[in-house]
Amino acid sequence: MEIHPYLTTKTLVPENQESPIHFLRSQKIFPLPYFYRRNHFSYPFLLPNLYYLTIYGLVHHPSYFHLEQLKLMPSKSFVIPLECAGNQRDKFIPKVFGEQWKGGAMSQAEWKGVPLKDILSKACLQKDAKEVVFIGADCGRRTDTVGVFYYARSLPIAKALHPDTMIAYECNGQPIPFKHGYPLRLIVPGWYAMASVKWLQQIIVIDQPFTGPFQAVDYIYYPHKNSDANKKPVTTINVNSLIQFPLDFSIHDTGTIVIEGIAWTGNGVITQVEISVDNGETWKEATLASQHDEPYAWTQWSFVWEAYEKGEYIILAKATDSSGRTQPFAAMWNRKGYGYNAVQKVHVKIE
Ligand SMILES: Nc1nc2c(c(=O)[nH]1)N[C@H]1C(S)=C(S)[C@@H](COP(=O)(O)O)O[C@H]1N2
Ligand SMILES: [Mo]
Repeated sequence: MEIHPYLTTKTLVPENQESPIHFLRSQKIFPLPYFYRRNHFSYPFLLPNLYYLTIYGLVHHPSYFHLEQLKLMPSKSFVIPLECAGNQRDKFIPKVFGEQWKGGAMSQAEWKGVPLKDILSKACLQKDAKEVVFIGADCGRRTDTVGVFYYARSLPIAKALHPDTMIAYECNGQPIPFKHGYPLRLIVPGWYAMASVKWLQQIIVIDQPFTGPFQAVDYIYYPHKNSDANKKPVTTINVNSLIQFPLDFSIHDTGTIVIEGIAWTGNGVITQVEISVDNGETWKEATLASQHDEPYAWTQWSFVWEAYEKGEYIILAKATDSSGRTQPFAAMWNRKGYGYNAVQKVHVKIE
């Protein structure tokens, strides 16, 4: 009998489930049943044939696009990790409210779509355009305010015009599965996944900062518990790594253990992963799998450990990227628990 990994349920409505990321070692592209699911509302009600993406606001040519029209335009595709800003929130000390994600609020797939800049240039931006707002088809109430809100986020014009920011219509060579945004999803490489709006229905160009609650209340780093001082928006993915094997608090026989994992960043590429098997006293470099030509994909790494001596060990992994960022020993604490990226720590016993 073949045994498969499965998602870990956090909530059912809205659906929030973790990917079994530790059990998908050396899989660059996750089978979609194992892709994490993160929703703020229950799933939207859509009629695909009547589904148009509209673009209006500060553009000279407001217009609309059907999925079939977009498919005829020049496309791009990339292997891209999507990481929830709250991934590993469970590790913040002191603990914070919000979904207690472990390491599985992240998955990687191949996304194909039309560069957003091509759509924006067809619509022709007016010169006072400052931000582009993306509205999904899902809506509902929030606990902190009255009213019904759509899931909506904005990008500054520069990020909207980045050649790799795209309106995706395919995932792993198929139409995007409904739960992941069918028929159209914004994909913003390098940013935490809250930016990648699913069921994208409207694009509105505006001349001032967007203040929707998923922009101005959530997805903000608040460094202080009781004040909003020094807040700043969550954008680029931090340099980070995950130890997939061995599992935390696992027990092994003496012998050779291949420590394996992934490392990723939203700013450049991973240049180094260092491993310690003595809780940080000494470090050695892990071997990185070749990067090939995927600029955004995570980097798989491995480290051969000759574990001949019985005892308890603490394994650490620390990644560095080409922009010079290295994982810190303590993540920057913030009230909503975003962007956790401290050095990874796994406890093992050899006996
Ligand atoms: N329309 C819409 N888009 C959305 C969300 C949402 O609730 N509604 N959640 C965002 C967040 S916070 C994350 S982490 C990712 C999750 O994508 P997934 O469910 O495909 O894994 O989608 C983003 N896009
Ligand atoms: Mo998220």
